[in-house]
Amino acid sequence: MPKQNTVSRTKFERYQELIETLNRWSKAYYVDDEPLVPDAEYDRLYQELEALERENPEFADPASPTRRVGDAPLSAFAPVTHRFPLMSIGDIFEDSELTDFNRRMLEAEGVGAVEYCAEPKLDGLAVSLIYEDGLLVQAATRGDGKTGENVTANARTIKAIPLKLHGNYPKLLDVRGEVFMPRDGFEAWNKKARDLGGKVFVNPRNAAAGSLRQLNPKITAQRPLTFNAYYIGYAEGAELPPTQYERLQYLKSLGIPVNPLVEVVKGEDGLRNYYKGMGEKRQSLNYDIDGVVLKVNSIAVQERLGFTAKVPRWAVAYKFPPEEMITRLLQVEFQVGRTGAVTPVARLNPVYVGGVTVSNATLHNEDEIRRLGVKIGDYVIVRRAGDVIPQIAGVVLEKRDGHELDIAFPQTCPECGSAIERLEGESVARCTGGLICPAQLREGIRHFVSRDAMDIEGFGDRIVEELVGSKKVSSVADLYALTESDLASLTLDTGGLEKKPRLLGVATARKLLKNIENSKHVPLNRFVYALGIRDVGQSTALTLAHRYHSLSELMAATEGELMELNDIGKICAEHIVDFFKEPHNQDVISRLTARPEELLFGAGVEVFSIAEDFAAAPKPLAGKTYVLTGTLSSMSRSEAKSYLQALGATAAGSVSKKTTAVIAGEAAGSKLTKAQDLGIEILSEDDFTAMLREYGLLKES
Ligand code: D41
Repeated sequence: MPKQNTVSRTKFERYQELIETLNRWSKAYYVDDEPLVPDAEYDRLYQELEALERENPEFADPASPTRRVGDAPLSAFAPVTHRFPLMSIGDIFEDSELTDFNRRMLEAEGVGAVEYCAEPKLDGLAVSLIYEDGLLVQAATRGDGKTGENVTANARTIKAIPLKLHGNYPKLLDVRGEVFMPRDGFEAWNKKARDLGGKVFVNPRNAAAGSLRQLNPKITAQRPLTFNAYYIGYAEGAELPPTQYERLQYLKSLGIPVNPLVEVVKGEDGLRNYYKGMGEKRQSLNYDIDGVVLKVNSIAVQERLGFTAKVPRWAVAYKFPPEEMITRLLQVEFQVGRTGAVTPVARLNPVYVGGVTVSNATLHNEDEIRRLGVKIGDYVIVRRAGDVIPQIAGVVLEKRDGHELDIAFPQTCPECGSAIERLEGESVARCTGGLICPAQLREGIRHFVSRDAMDIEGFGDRIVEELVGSKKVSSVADLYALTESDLASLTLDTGGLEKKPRLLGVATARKLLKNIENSKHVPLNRFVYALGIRDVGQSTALTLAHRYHSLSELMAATEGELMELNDIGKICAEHIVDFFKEPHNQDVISRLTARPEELLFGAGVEVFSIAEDFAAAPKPLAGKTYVLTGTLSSMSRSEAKSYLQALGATAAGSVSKKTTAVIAGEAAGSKLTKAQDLGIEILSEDDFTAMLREYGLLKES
């Protein structure tokens, strides 16, 4: 530093103070997850620092946060030979391999249960960071483990990576960790790219890799990358703690972020529980993990175990079933839904992904096909995360051989031949066939009988298909006119090689008729939901049922009136009014609700009100909270919930001291145990139905 006069010395002191403060706030934010000041305050000091540096170009501390970006673009990354190689890690996939691993560790450690440091396996890019005298001097990718690429300028732009270490740092430190892109940042980046017509990334991992390997650090600086450390490669001039876990805590004290889900666990069960727990947490995290990394905690034991040619003996990566796999798109078929929506469905060469074998994935609509640029015969990335339906995340363009075929969106309905139309501003194309379209009828019936709608059990896809195909049912009202012989004579092919047609039979037919009979007493919300009005899902149906006392009142509602309700917009209101205006729908509804003596084939479905101010139904259970657990044999869970709500009670998801009673069905689990522990009243299904009868919600049986 040049000799300073008094004024500029105080300026220089201010300069250093600003750097120290900003870096301390940064550590609090990125490492301790405890922001000390609002972002605006950070920005204010940052701007002051920038101004000071502009006025005094001789102030040039490499640890200044303003110096994260600034380096000129490179023409190539220089190779870096790692002083100590970045090891790879052995993968395991099965519980038996976990047992084997623990047994091997036990043999080396000798006594008792082995202590492990268990870490989530972040799905990003491994890098090594070198600090000399506390300053970041080099960042390199892992490469082949021996030689990587020098990405220092890019790493400096990642705010979670400190430019200068805090606390009691060693003279020399090589820390290894993962650079990754959080999901929210990835989504935001892709949304922007889509809006601007730019390149979208298939997943956060590719996004992180692509971002870190930009020759222009100004580009990397714009990408939402972050970093977590997981290992100290070497350190000079410091006494390191004796366990992996404590070493990670030590890194935190230096201002290097470490994943907060790292834990010390004991023995095989500890490992297994950690793996299970992370598997359950996985979907709710803001970053992708593809497994857990399990390391013997004691560094002394690690040293005793040493390495094989490639990997440490003291650690394994226990991988989750993959959420993404590459497979071939064999064909695209077009399915017609209940509202006529035509959805392209990809038929895939079966792959094991997300824990199940997937042979179909939705392509959503024509725009999605165009966005992906996918063709028949392409190798595609299939993604199935959690319980969501499988998606196609991208196309592997390198695998194209020129024989791929364009996907042609049909002009006419594949089921009924009617024209397909796509309204302006809508992404969905629809079959205009309406009631003559067997697909729409079939899907409408499947929806009508489904659990959350009329809950008529036993009407699987096969039976519904047969009923529609044989023209025994041409509207949902026809279900109630079915006779025992109609049903008993349905043919169901065996699906086996012999292809002998099999009849449904009298016993099953009787069961189905009984299930139909049992569906005839239903709260308004479920009836309205069952009708399958476009845009009217369960929650909208509930809103409607709380507002309208009867079906006829709802049928007479105007658009304006409907739009006054919460979460019902103009389009939804229009769909509701249009639906009830349609003569065929009116006809089906009268047949459903008329008694047989009033109308030929009247089904006699009784729709009861759950409206808030329903005069005939006071709120005898107001203020009470019930929890449903297990399976009820006489009604679905959603039905039980509607009844409770109709009586003014709250149906809660978990048991607490505030719970009035638990309603326990078949195979009730932990909620029942908890209720017993807390001494909360427990109602059997019979107790519950007796209560509903008492309040007039169920008929006397
Ligand atoms: O989260 C990770 N991806 C992670 C990777 C982790 N938590 N720990 C790791 N530990 C190691 C050893 C045991 C070799 C120090 C790793 C990796 N290695 C690793 N990542 C890529 C190659 C190796």
